[in-house]
Amino acid sequence: MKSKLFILSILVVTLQAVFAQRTVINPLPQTISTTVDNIAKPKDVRIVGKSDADIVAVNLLQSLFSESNNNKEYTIYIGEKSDRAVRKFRKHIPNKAEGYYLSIEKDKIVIAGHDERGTYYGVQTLKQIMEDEMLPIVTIKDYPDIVARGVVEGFYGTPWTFDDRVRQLKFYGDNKLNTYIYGPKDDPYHRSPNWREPYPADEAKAIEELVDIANQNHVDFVWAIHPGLDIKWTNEDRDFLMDKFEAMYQLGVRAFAVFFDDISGEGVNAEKQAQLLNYVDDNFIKVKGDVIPLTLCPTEYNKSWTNIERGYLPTLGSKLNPSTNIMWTGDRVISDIDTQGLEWVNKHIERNAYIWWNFPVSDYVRDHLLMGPAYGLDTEANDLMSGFMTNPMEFAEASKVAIYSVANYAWNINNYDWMATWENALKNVMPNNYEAFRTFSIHNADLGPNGHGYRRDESWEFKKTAHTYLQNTKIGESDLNISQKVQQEFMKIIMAARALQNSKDNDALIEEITPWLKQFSLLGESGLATTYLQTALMQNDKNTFDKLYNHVKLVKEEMYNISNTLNQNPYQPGVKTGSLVVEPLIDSLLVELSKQYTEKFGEQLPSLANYTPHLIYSNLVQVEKLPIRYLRKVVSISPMLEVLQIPAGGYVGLELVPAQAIVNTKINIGLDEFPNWAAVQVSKDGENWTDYRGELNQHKDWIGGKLFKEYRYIRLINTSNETQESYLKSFEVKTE
Ligand code: 14T
Repeated sequence: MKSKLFILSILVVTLQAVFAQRTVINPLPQTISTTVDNIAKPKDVRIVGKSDADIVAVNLLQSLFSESNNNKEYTIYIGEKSDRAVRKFRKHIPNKAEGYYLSIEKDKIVIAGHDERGTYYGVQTLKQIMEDEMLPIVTIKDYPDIVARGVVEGFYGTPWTFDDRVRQLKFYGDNKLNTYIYGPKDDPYHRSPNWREPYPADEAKAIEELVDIANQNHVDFVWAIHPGLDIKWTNEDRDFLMDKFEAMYQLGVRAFAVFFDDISGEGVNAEKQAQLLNYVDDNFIKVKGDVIPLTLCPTEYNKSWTNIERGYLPTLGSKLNPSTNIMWTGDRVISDIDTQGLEWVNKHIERNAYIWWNFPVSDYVRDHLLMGPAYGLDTEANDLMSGFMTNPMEFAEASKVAIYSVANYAWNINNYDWMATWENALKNVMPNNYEAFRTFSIHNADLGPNGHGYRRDESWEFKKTAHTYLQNTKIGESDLNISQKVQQEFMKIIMAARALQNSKDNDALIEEITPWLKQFSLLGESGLATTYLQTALMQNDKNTFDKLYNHVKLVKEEMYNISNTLNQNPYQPGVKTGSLVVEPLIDSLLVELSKQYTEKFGEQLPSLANYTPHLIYSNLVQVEKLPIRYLRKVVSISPMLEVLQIPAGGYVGLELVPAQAIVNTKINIGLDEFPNWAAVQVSKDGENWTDYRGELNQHKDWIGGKLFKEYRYIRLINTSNETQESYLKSFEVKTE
């Protein structure tokens, strides 16, 4: 018996970051050796090595223990590999940047870093382990797979607030992310018009403070500039950029990036871009001595936009200083990341790509929240990337679910389990309301139809049940077990929304997602009432059905009002939730039940599904998949952020189903004059077209007036023989 226990106690468990039930170490360490032994947390400890070890690490360590210097019972040794305090343990430290050795023993703890950041990460791991009641006897040797790991605040839309960023930087430190790239598209001092100007005093001060907070969390604050919209390749503009960097350096910034994404015209010139970056590198970055390597976001930042013959990427690959990082989003703008794609780009840029992952950014689907797991990341891709940054949502707290996951992926690629990490992330972000948050997140993961064609799974645990329930309803059958499951899910949704709205776990998060919580609750309510509709119909109870149907109608009206009052951004205004499975289930049920009602009782019911029969009408891949909206009789195409390339004969428009009279039309293609290469046309059959005349108003909108005849098609077409560039800011048709 005794020997068995002994064997058990030296049983070595590797790569299972589960000691007791509650301890989760994120990111998952590379190697863990543990026994089943535990010790009580020492009451007070002696800390050896304080004066040589990384100061941030020591401060964090001191916050975890109470210290008494003459205590000989329990000692903590801390330091970097050459420090005296940890010299004896030197051979255990992984020979990798930011690596560390952590060992918890009966009478001591050793935290020995490969470098300062390594020591700090050792303490962060200890801190997570300390969340448990007991301390396990354990040895950890750990290091990151990717050099630069973090977040690029690079989305369009309202930039994060100062408080958002403060909370983020702490979160990065906690999860061993070492990089925060500052590049919000809607900061005018990052991009045009003001990239040449210094920040106003108050904003400069805020950045200075953030840099300081980043340092306290061992995060490199990278300040990015986006000059490409109006840069001239002159010495003057080069010096403006140098001066701006110098001003940022004075605020404490020690890491820089230059972005050339989403531009056209003069700025797109690999030769000039490389020259500029090399100049900055040679005359600023390297001269300063305390600045980390420069990072470039190229114009052709994904495979689908490259043209190797044209030479853009190969030019950067061969000309750009080898120490400069080159960002890359993958095979497409929004893309999975795999070894094949990485090997392809690495070959052309002659270095490992620095990934800009466009998840969970939602600036092109602003009515959705992307709360699902971070999947589509190749677990064999280590050694192929120099950096991995996630581009988040404008909702900083809500983005933490994905950021937590990326922290785990980028640290320990081979062992990344996206589903398990998602669960851990939810617990980390909402510790006391995890179940409710899980219910909310599982039903708020997909993006809906969008121009990038990027979709995510949603409601995966409910999908099958939903499908069976709908089929049963269609054939007038009912399966008690299935019906109960559906009702339970709707009830779960209602309860989750209420629980979260009242939760005190994370006020900032709740504030961000409140519009979606309101909508989610109503979605659940409309669903639950719909299941009772089904019962009433089976029982031929017309009276109950009528009352319930009216109730659903009222709930739907409330949902419609939320979508027209909350989150009113100009791109995708409104609030969508459960849009892949739950909402379509409810809408299909309502269509089906009202059909059966009419068959049974001979009465017609008003339709409740907010569904539009109208279609996009275009021969351009960029436009084909764009969602359309239908609100207060206005059919519109969801606006695009990017430059639209319209080849000769290319068109963008709408198919109205059925054909109808048009009250008026507004088209904005972002040009000062209505170009002579374009015509707006209408047609009854899609073959014979008539010109639709209109005029530009003071907002540069093309406005067309009333058309009395009924038309099925309306389009803007490039009538020239050449490809033309424009934007698609609005395309709206008001119907009768
Ligand atoms: F720099 C890039 F790597 C990048 O992704 N740039 C933008 C980014 O700021 C934005 O948040 C993201 C998601 O919308 O995609 C890029 O922006 C685009 C991408 C397009 F395909 C803007 C217009 C596009 F057509």
